[in-house]
Amino acid sequence: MLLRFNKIKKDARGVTLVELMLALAIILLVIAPLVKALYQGMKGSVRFGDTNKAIQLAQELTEEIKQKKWDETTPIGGGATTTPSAIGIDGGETAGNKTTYDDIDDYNGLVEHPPKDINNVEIPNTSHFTRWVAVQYVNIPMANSPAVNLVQAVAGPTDYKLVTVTVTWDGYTTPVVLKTVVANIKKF
Ligand SMILES: [Ca+2]
Ligand SMILES: [Ca+2]
Repeated sequence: MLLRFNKIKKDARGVTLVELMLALAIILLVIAPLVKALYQGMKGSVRFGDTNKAIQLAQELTEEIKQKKWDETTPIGGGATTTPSAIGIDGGETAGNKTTYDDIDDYNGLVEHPPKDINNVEIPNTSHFTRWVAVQYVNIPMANSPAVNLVQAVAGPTDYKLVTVTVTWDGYTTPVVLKTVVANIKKF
C-alpha cells in the first residue's frame, strides 16, 4: 500500500509540473505582447515630451532674441538708421557668448548644444537638444502684390529681419522650426 501511495503521489507531482510549465508558457505568450506594447507606448510618450520641450526651447530663444536691439545701430525695438549693420556679431562681441550679444542679428549662426539661457548658462535636463539660429533680411510685399511668398529673403538691409530657430534632439524625426519676422519700429 505504501509503495502504491508513493507512486500515485509521484504521478500527481509530475502532472502538476507539466501543468505549471504550460501555464507559465501561456502567461509568457500573453504577457510578452503586452510588455512590448507598453514599451513602445513609453517610447512614444518620450518622443511626444521631447517635441513639447523642443517647442518650449524654440519659443524661449525667440523671446530672448526679440528682447535685443533691432540692429546694432538702433535702440531696443528699433529706430531710424541710415546704415544698418551687417548681419552677425559686431565689434567687441564674442561668437557663442550670448552675454556679449546686444542686437537681433548677433544670434545669426548660433549653435547651442546643449541650449543655454540668456546668461549663457546651460539649461538643466536639455543635454540631448540642439538649437540653431539663422537671421536674415526679408521683404514683406504690399497686400496687393502678386507675390506667392509673403516673406521674401533679400540680401540688402530692410526694416524686417526673419529669425529662424531650429531645435533637434536625440532620436528626432522632424525638427521644430520657429520662424518670426521682427520689424524695425521707427519711432522718429
Ligand atoms: Ca551687436
Ligand atoms: Ca549685429
